[in-house]
Amino acid sequence: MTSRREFLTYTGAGALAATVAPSAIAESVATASTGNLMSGNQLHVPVRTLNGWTLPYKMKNGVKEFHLVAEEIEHEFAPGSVAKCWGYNGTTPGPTLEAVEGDRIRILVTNRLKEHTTIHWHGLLLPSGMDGVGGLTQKQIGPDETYAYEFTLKQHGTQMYHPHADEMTQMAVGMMGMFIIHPRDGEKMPIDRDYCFLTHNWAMHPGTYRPDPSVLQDFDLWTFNSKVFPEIDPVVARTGERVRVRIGNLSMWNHPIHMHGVQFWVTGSDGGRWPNSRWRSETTEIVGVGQTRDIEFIAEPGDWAFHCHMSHHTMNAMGHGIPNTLGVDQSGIDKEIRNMLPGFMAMGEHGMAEHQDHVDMGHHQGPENTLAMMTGKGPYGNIEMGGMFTTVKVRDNLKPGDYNDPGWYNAPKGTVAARVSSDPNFGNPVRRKNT
Ligand SMILES: [Cu+2]
Repeated sequence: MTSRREFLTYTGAGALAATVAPSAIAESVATASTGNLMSGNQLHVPVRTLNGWTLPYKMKNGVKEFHLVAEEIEHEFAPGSVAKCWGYNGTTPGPTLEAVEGDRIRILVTNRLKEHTTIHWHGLLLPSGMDGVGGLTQKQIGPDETYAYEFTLKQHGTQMYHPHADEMTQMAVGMMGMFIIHPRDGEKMPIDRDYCFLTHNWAMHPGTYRPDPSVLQDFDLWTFNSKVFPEIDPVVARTGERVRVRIGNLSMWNHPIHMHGVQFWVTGSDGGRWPNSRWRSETTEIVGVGQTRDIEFIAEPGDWAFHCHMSHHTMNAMGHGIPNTLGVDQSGIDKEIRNMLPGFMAMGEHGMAEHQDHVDMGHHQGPENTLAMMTGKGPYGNIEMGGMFTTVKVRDNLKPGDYNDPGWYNAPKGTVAARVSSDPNFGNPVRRKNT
């Protein structure tokens, strides 16, 4: 019998489309599935927001009623960095809204900020007056006021929400959220685990407690769901499961999101889950500003890096205007600077990797409320990352629906890169002479 993984790999390429009806594909996959909730009445797997949550709703005469509250909150990016941010219902990002195509929904929005706001339902098809653009399609929601938005969901896909009032400030300090709409008739090819997160950037200048909305490019913190590595939840799955990760971008940069270990398919966006003919195999997908992208893959056992490929986006606070110390012998100036800055230790002559050890040893204590540039430890040592980095952790023996961090991967013997020599003159590699 064809294993589930082989079957999915095959169907994932769209190869069966001509010979097997989509419903037959769905049925076979659902039968073989291990972790999804397709049995019973549920046609979709509830989405899982990394480090976040889904907003409960109340049914009122056939309308799903959600209630969002815009407010100032205290937010922790990681232990050692807290800030006064703005968000919804106590968090940034705000809770994920989750509903099904065809639903009639009402969203109450209460403004507990000291300035007006609105919410724009980014990517949704709705009456113009429900679009949430302050001044253009509605009056601003003043402090203490509650407005109601009500419309019917005409689509499915990975959408977002954010203010369209003093947008530059309100988004820069954390007001954003995801809006997931599942297809009315379920997924033609079922998903076992469905994750989502928003990318964002923050000008949390060293030693400060409020993100600075005036910054255009040189941000200090880069986050998945307003957290930095290693505080970002891992994407957890069981070997062979079909995993979807929905990524939204309400930051000021494009993020090439890269995953190790698999070729994922790019399968959707705020335009919904695309037809199979439009799926692309990639290992890096740029999620542009204002865009969403869905990627899907069949889980392969191991611990796999999952991160933005802009190398500064996987760092925490760092200077962008400092002189280049690569190759510079700083032993003379080291002592002089120490007279002015006790505890200072020059570094960077041979690269920046030593930074994490220095911080761990207590040198280079940065300003208060400021995270070290690189951090995180794995089973083999320092990971030297920060910001937009997390892991995909896939295990053979995970229980369906178990989202707990399974710890580090126990790699089979003989499958880990290992030292064969400590002699720089080892072997006979071909090298070219620099001219
Ligand atoms: Cu990035």
